[in-house]
Amino acid sequence: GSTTDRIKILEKIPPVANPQAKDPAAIASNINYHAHYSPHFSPYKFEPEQAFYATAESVRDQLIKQWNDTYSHYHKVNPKQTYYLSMEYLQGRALTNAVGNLDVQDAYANALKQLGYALEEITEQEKDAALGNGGLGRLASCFLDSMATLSLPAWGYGLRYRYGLFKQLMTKTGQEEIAEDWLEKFSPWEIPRHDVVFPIRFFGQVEINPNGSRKWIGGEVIQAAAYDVPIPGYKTKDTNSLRLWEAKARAEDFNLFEFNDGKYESAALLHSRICAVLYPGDATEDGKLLRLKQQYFLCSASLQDIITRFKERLGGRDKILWSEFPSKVAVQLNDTHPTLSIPELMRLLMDDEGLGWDEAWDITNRTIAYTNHTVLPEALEKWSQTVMWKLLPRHMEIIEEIDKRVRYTLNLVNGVAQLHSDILKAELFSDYVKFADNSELPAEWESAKLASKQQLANYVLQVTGVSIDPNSLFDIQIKRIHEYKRQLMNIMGAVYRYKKLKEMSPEERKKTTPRTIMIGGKAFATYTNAKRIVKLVSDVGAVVNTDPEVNSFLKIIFVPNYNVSVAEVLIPGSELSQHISTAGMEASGTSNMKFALNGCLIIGTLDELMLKSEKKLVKKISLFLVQQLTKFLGCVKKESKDWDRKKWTKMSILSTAGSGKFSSDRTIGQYANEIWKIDECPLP
Ligand code: CR6
Repeated sequence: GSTTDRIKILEKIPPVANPQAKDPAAIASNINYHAHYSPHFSPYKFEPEQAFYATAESVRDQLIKQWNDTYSHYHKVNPKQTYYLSMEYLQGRALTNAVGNLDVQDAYANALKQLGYALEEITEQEKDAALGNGGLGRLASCFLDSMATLSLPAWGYGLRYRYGLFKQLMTKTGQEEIAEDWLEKFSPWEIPRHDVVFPIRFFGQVEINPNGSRKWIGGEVIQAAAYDVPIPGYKTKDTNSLRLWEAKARAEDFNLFEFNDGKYESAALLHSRICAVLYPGDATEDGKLLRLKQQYFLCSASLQDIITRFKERLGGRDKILWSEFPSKVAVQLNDTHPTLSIPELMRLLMDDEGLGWDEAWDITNRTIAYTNHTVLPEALEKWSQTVMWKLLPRHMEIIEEIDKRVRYTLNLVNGVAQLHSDILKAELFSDYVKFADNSELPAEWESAKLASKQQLANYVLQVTGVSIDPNSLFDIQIKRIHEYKRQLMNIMGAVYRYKKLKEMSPEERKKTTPRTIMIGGKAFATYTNAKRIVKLVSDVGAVVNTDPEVNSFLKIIFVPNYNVSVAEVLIPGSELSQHISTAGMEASGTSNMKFALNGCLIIGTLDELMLKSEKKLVKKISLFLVQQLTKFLGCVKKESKDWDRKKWTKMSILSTAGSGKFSSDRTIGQYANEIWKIDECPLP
């Protein structure tokens, strides 16, 4: 309807604040209240975008109550709490997730209907929060969801990047990157915490006190200010926090005279750039000074905050028992990026709290755990000692001492995945086979899959202009573009398929299974080969899709701007997905599990080489793409033969049925028991 129509509808609904509204009429009133009295737009109107903000604010009302209650509850019970430190979070859109977790989906759909909207129309207005690159970032977000769902006292810490991962535009020359402005208007989900601010130092020097203790002084000091994002759990009232830090200059550092003089690039302004951008590399080496600053900024702010909370929860005792710290705090480091937390905790305990090395080291060891996410040595970040000594002189003293003392002790570190090659053994599924053969389930299953494929086809048409057939086999590869992930092999396979189809007679073609190959992913802006692969996929698609002889049997689509909400459309519509990284190169891979859960069959590398860690052999194989291609095509042929509807559906049902183990709830439950040793702390 027109703006005037919308306003007319609104006039019939009284704007009444009702933060805990549960029934549709009261929710509609609360949404209208926000449209009126939390104005972000003038003049007052109710176009989809405004309706989104008003709806989100109404949902936030519900979240804030639970979020406050959860905090007070944790404060009172004072359980051991986990802090997950990550440089990346791929949150995607929050509205659908929030209404689902609060179990108000139907009520909201109904309320919006009264306001003249469909819920889906409103949720689509939200921008993706893409504060991450790929699997590692999405894993962090899944973990936050699971920690809340399991009622675990556990918080995330990260950075509030002004610009998240770039938006990928496809042009004639291939990928173009443009800034994704997720904060362009504002995010309705963040709560600025003007009461939570910590100083962060860079550069300077180390001073030795008369008693021999050391103190880091001088240099530059900036402020870390907290923004909290409420994280609701599923079927629980517990609502945890993702605390994102933003860099701010201190007021006293603004030199107004210089500024009036036209020197706008003063040091104070440069500080505020620390959180300007997410480094858009996915497991790529990046040794930039600014990135090191970002990493230290996250570690220092988070640890100061954790220590402050530990002291607040002493329960009236004025003596701090530091030995209790590890029984109240577990810190999990998401890859090497936040590992400066180790020397930083040592520094805070020794220099600020006056502990000796041995006690501080014991506490640090019992508090901090680390997860490794890559097997690529070139992806490990490195900085020269010169840079490190300059930026973090006190930390370098501590790092050298750690190196000296623990060089010969073997520390245990966990990887992201256990090889589970035999997990799909038939006997595991014996319980489910009955259901897979049940007469009604397969038909319902197929129609659900077809509906998802239809939605995906609509989406592809909308973003690429190419129409694809929902009855063709949907074969998908979506992930960051990397040579080791071998999108190149996939597209070579597609070219081979195209050539074969061209050679066939029309009768022969009709006997083949029509297929739509979809490839999507972002290439790191300076990674030339990855960008060439993107261009190749879209160019091959342009030839194949316009070839009237074969294009009803084969379509090749490059899906632009792959992100969390695009994945939400692609994965449910998939029937076959590609996880064909060079053996020995992929630490784990995570989207494979999402595909399997959605009844998609996966084709993947048998990674026994990783077991034997025969690195030499791996190197050799990665050079012989052609040999691997032949094997790959062999696999692809076999899976075409399996394209007997009945058989496929059964495999699809078994695939979903066997996916339980790969729930992040299970993973987090295990982390909580085995590593963090924390208990659930549900709101009464
Ligand atoms: N790129 C790994 O490469 C793994 C995820 C999550 C990655 C990938 O195999 O599934 O982490 N590693 O553990 C890094 O980002 C360093 C990734 O996302």
